[in-house]
Amino acid sequence: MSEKTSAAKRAAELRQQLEQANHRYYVLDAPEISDAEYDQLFSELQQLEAANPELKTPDSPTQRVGGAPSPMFAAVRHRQPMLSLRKAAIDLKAEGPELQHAELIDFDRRVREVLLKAKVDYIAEPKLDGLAVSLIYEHGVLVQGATRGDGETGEDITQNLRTIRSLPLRLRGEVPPLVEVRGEVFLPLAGFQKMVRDAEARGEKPPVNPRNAAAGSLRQLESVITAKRPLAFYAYGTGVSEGWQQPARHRDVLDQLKTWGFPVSELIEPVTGAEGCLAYFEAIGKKRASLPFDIDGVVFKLDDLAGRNELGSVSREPRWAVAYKFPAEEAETTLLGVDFQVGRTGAVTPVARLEPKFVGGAMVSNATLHNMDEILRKDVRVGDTVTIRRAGDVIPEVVGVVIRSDAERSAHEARALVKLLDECPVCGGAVAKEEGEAIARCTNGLSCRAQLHGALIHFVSRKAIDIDGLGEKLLALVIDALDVRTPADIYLKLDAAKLAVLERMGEKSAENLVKAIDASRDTTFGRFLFALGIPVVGETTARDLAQHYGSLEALLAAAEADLATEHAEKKKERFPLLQSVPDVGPTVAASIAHFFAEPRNRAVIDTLVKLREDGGAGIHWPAPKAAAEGALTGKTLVITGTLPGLSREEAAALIEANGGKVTGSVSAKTDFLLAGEAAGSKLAKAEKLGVPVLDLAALRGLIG
Ligand code: D41
Repeated sequence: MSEKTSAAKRAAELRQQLEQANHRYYVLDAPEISDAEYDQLFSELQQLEAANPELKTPDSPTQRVGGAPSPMFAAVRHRQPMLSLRKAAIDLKAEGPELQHAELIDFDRRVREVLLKAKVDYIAEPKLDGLAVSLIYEHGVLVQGATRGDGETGEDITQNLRTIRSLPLRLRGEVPPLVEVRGEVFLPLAGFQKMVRDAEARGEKPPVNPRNAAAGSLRQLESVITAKRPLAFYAYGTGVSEGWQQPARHRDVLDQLKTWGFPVSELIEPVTGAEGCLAYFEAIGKKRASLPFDIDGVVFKLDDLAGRNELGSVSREPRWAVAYKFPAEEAETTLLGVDFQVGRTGAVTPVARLEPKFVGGAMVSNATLHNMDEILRKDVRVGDTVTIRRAGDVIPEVVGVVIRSDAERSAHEARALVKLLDECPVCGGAVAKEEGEAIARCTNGLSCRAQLHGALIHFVSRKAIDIDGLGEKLLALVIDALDVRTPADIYLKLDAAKLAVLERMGEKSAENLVKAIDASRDTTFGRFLFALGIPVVGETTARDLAQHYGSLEALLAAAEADLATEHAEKKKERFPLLQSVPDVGPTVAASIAHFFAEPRNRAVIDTLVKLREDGGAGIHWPAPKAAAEGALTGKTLVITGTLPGLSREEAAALIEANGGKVTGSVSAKTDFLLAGEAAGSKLAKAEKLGVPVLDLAALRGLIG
């Protein structure tokens, strides 16, 4: 045997032994070899691979220590959308178990009605508070791992996922040519607490909860950092596959996953009927505090996979599964102070500073008091004992003051009232409240440093004007040192020479930043509108506005004309032009009209779009394409569901190429609904309104 082939043989042997040891240690919790033996085999393999780079394979255990930093995560389109979980809520205020658990009982009733069954078997799974991921195995080897993202498209984090010890890099036993496995990546509590201690020791801000810590760890550009985080994984299902016959029941899928070498939670159990679900929920609620990881509820899934097809999904949520969350947790602690934060839109939010307390799976040292009216209503005073509440990923809040005795009452009353603000704590400007609004806002606009900083952070963000390398800290520096006062100043006042002298900026990074600023001038109308930070106008609304009006002039004209209708009797009659844009209602329309009516905003916009030779920032975007002529000219279509072999964007392009227009929601103005598989509420609405429904074949027929 040549030296090369024997090295290859030995490497394969070592990989097999190391993965066996990993599986026994991390999945079965029954190690067979000592850590020292493991380390020895591992370094032998590392040396072999270093000497013979061609022997490195994507499934080698040496991949688990991480590799070279990757510049960015590539987008991954899921071959089968990753659905969301429909939620059912417990109503603690309702009387008796039947009413408290009404939503869960309803879920079971709907399942039984569709399946025409008296009793249904479910699989109960603990709901881990982590991140859903998709893993693609080709001929048993992990070739791609991705985040869930928005369910349609995620990010390629293969390198980072390979560092998770309990996640198999190669499947065991008989493997199909292709299978996608889905599950949850999470951080056990011990690992989370270590991350908190380490961050505190370094004087950094510790992660707020295990979920955020896990998310941050998975999004590291350097997988060597991810490798140091004690992430764990549980598999709970499959996605696409080839050459694999799905079994009849979910419990069999879970068994298959175990056979392939995946960790599957030991807490998963089959249950029958709503009573079975509730009994499981009660039992796991009692175990929750002693589990080594955080769970935020239970997922109940129909066991019978054929039944799942019958039930289908509505708005990307399967009707055969439900997430049942534990109710919010409450705890008592001491109010140490009240701070006021000023956001990007000037909203002044009172925040309670608290004696740190562990509640609902996270350390809480700040909690929102929502607005100034809430401080008055709750009459919280510094020094009081307060009840705080935290539910899942919701921001913790102060529920109220705890007064249990006369002595506590007099102590509370002796404390000073919290001073409400009539001035902005940042700029000293007037704080005002719009009629009917609970939120007080600083009226100083971009002259307030907090609003300016927030507005700039939003303006440069990835989905807005997208300037890479201009982070929060650097923006604070350019405000203070380079006199940046509006988003337009980014283009007018920053150059490589000025940037290079800033703290932690070299010549090279200054040059790169100037390049990024330059590149951002070339944008789209939708991004530009989103970047302006019009209150309550998100990315989608901005895109819809851009599509509807096509030009800034047209939008400004509509906003201006609409102002005259502001005080109309009926909400529908206010801002009628803006309200004709899909999904824009009276509140959003009012916000848009008011934003453009403000002279300070208009001045910034003018400078942003003015040509560079005229002293402007020179932001520009392609003119709207003249609508194509075709069979769909003058027709408005809505797309829903999964179309066979065509993405939503491709379908929209096809419609537009034939003269049609695509909008987001079904209304009486919709001419056709293009419906694919698993179409949900839009289909129901179209049927109700009598809007004709087409499938892809019918659409193709229509346009020839
Ligand atoms: O433990 C979980 N967090 C969990 C999440 C679970 N045990 N099962 C899940 N099942 C699904 C369906 C039913 C859609 C396959 C999920 C999720 N989805 C999920 N996680 C994040 C979004 C959806």
